[in-house]
Amino acid sequence: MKRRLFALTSAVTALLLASGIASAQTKWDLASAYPATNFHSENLVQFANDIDKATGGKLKITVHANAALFKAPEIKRAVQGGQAQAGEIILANFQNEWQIYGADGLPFLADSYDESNKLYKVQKPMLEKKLAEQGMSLLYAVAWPPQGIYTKKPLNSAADLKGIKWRAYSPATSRIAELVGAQPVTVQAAELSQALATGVVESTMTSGATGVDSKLYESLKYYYDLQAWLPKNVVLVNKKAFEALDKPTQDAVLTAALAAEARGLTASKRVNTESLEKLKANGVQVLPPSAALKADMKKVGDTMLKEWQEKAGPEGKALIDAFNKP
Ligand code: PCA
Repeated sequence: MKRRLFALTSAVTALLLASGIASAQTKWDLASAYPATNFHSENLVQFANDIDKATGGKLKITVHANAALFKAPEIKRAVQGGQAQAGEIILANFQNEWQIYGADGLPFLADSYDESNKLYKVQKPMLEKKLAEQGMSLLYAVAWPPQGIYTKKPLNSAADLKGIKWRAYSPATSRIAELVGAQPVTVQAAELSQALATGVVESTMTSGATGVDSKLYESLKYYYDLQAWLPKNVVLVNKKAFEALDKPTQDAVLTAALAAEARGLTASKRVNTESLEKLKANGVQVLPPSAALKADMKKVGDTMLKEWQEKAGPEGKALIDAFNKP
């Protein structure tokens, strides 16, 4: 009797394991690089909560903000290798690996929310294909607010940037520094406040959002609202981890991703307006660029687009042609 009961228990256990019921809850880590209070990070937490609710707790995603799990440049490889099942990256960081990743980091190619959406539409199928080859899927994308220049002193033209220590976050923002004669120093957002406080950098080109997140207003009192480009963060998932989910859970992830993309765009626009107000409230002069500064930076943008096209080849040409189609 005892032996038969044992046999029966083993059979039931085997069945449960085979059907996946015995391991009903899946836990994922999602690595991100920006502070918990940043709008992208808040959106990620909402995304994870939506999935938790929709799956009745079957898929639990822990968001590790502020580069707590992996540093910004390491997140892509961590998701690819499955060290984190999911992660958020800024595409422009990976331009050296593949030029198409850097298209939305080029000055003045797509310089408004509408243009940024248009660029994303033509970039998306290319990104999906490349990421699939690398064992990942793209869940959603959200643009940062438009990028402008923070400095300690007033800027009349790009010549005033000569020799100053310029914080870059991507290959393109380093290239801008080179072209204007500044000294590029790559520092990711998680270390930006410290780099400023210790004098490692004294200017940067980023959004109002990061100006508030990293309290740039404490030492940088001028913000030139160039609205030069809107780099995108994308949320990636390891393909094997995604495929291991049952169909209803996969659907819940995709549905939550769609909602997160729409919510992220609305948040980005709201944060753009609010953060410029917060900068002003903290003593920053938020100014339109002078005609000379604008013209200088446009020239930088033209050079960079040319350089990008040379490196990006036929794929880059296809992207720009599709983007320029009315
Ligand atoms: N903030 C991020 C990237 C773009 C932005 O607006 C940063 O400065 O690192």
